Amino acid sequence: MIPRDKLFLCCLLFLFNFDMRLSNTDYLGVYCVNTTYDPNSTTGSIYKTSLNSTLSFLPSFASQETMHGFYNFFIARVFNGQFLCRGDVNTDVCARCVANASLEILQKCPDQKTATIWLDDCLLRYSNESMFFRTDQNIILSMWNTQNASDPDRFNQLLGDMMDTIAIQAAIGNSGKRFAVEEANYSPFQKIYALGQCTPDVASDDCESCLRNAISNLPARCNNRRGGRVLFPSCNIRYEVYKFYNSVTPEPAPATIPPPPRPPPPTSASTKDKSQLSLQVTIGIVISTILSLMLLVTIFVFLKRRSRRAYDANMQETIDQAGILNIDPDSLKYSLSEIQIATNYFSVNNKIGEGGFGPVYKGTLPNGQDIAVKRLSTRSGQGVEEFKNEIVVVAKLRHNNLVRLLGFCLHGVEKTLIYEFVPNKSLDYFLFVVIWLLNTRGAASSP
Ligand SMILES: *[C@@H]1O[C@H](CO)[C@@H](O)[C@H](O)[C@H]1NC(C)=O
Ligand SMILES: *[C@@H]1O[C@H](CO)[C@@H](O)[C@H](O)[C@H]1NC(C)=O
Ligand SMILES: *[C@@H]1O[C@H](CO)[C@@H](O)[C@H](O)[C@H]1NC(C)=O
Ligand SMILES: *[C@@H]1O[C@H](CO)[C@@H](O)[C@H](O)[C@H]1NC(C)=O
Ligand SMILES: *[C@@H]1O[C@H](CO)[C@@H](O)[C@H](O)[C@H]1NC(C)=O
Ligand SMILES: CC(=O)N[C@H]1CO[C@H](CO)[C@@H](O)[C@@H]1O
Repeated sequence: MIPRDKLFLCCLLFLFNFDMRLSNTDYLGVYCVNTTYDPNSTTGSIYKTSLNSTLSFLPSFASQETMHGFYNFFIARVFNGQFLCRGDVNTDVCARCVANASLEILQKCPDQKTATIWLDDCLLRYSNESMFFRTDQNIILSMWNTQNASDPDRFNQLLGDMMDTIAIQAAIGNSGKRFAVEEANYSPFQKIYALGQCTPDVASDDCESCLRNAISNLPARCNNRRGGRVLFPSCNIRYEVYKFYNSVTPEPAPATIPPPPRPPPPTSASTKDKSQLSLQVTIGIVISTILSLMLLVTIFVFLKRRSRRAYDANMQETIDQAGILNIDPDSLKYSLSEIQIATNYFSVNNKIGEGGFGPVYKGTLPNGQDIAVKRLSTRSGQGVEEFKNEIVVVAKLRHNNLVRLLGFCLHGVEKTLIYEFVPNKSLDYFLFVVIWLLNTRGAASSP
């Protein structure tokens, strides 16, 4: 089973590679500071392998609608990273861009602990320094069009107003994204198009100040220019005199459908039979088109299923590796503030039920992932170390009838378990896991 999944993984990578050569993703820039690690050391080689496998699975996250083109991830649960796709691109483009970014970043920043890469449609970065929930404006990448605007005063005035609106709108956010676009008439024949975006894990105020910082960096380098960009790791702005973003997010197309194989041309066709023959040819083409479409859809659905499975297999593998390394159970730990933010401070509105072991809350992580948070009642008198060990065992488990345990939070007497949220499962589902968890005490070594 594992070899088959691995084989599929290769195919998946091949597909992405293939697509990339067809599309021509624009590479903007990369920044790797001098944070090299030794790939020959034990920890270095582990890091390299984890980085490789984590990055190769990012496209499968990017292709999920629920991620909204953004994902916070851990590499070996020690280093953290994120990708952000431009707010207007669909999941297909996002996945392809992230795949490209992953390959490029490995080539351009080999053996670096900290790296950032910007492509036209996405940003990818990772670091050993923590990056979630905060803005990073320490690196700036700016670009500008070499052509000047004809009426600089009007242009700059208009652009300033548009950028102001964008900073406010993007900070407010919309459907899981901190992203906004604006367009305005610069002359009867020309428009200005502008865009601004922050990573959605930063607070609204931080987003706005990041964008304003980016805007304040525009005039120095982009004065009068007909197009310009300022890119920080946490936010970016861009404007052009042509439309460079999609106004409507199109439905992701199943795949770029190659033309169906044409039936062989008729060898002998008298002029008399010509019209009937061409009718037959048309019918032939229509039927073969429909057949190839059906085949493609089937393959697509199959691939999607397989890709989900391949992803699970890999996460399993990463965790197993971690197990071999005796990874600290602390690496599955979430901070109380993370959980509080996710559940709106255990708000009554987020409560989805109450059971014998305590209430369950629904929450959302900054990456958009929905979670169920089980707040264990303080009565369950289990030791902290015991608790942690069991968590590691349960986190390694993958079973169709179990909700995936993502981690836990320990803070004083407060013990919480964090599960993947499964919308259509009843509360018993989460309770079952807890009961199961408590029952495995003592016999936890072989799940
Ligand atoms: C980074 O490393 C290069 C050579 O490997 C060196 O020339 C450069 O000065 C270093 N930069 C910093 C900021 O340390
Ligand atoms: C990250 O790595 C750099 C370079 O190896 C090191 O100087 C820094 O202390 C590390 N940061 C953390 C939080 O481990
Ligand atoms: C790691 O080992 C390879 C081959 O053994 C060698 O070529 C490379 O220079 C080594 N790298 C470092 C950073 O020591
Ligand atoms: C990382 O993946 C690339 C292919 O994507 C492969 O060539 C390389 O050997 C891998 N490196 C490690 C350390 O696994
Ligand atoms: C555009 O304007 C800048 C000054 O604002 C000037 O330095 C530059 O030469 C101009 N470029 C062109 C192509 O006219
Ligand atoms: C690995 C890979 O295919 N990278 C591609 C990403 O997109 C740029 C286009 O800007 C190509 O040059 C790279 O080859």
